[in-house]
Amino acid sequence: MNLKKISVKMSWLLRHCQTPQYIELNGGWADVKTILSVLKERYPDVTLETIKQIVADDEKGRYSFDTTGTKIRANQGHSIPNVIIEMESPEPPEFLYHGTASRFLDSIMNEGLKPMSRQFVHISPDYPTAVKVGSRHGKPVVLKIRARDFVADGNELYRSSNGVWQAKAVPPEYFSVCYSD
Ligand code: HQG
Repeated sequence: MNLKKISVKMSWLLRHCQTPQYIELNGGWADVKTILSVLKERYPDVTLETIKQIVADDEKGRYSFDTTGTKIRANQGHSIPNVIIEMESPEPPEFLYHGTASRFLDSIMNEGLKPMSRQFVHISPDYPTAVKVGSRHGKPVVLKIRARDFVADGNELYRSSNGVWQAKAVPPEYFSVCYSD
């Protein structure tokens, strides 16, 4: 069984499916049984144990079960409108990082960082992670964000349970291109 493919499908179901009657908007939870039955349509061998293994082994902590273990959600990254995932707003470090691709740079320097198809701009805690995120789109470029100044100026910055920082938008005055930590 290809767990990676099943995880990609599960991530799409929990974050991006645009007719998600099975998602509770408050918290983004879905019944594990429902997700299991949808996954089985394409991957008949999937069991509850497969889902548990994907959740436990996910290197980015993408998923959580609720305390009863009967519900599952993606911790961040949603494009489904109106899903609200509670997030913390701890004091950020002085700098955070956003990885993007070089072809987006002109637009980003003009318009600032926008959430594009997601609910939030995703911001990485460190430079190496940002390089990885940017590489998904092409030649990576890393932007160093003055996170503490951003918050001090009254902007909201959140951190999801898997450590990804998120903002509704980041104007260009808060970041510059950087080439190392
Ligand atoms: C760019 C993965 C032009 C932005 C990762 C990014 C992450 C602009 C792309 C998570 C722009 C959106 C999210 C502007 C932003 N003009 N381009 N004004 N503002 N962009 O995939 O941050 O594997 O939606 O720089 O690890 O790449 O899915 O966001 O390049 O945490 O769990 O528009 O996805 O996690 O791309 O990645 P995405 P992202 P998962």
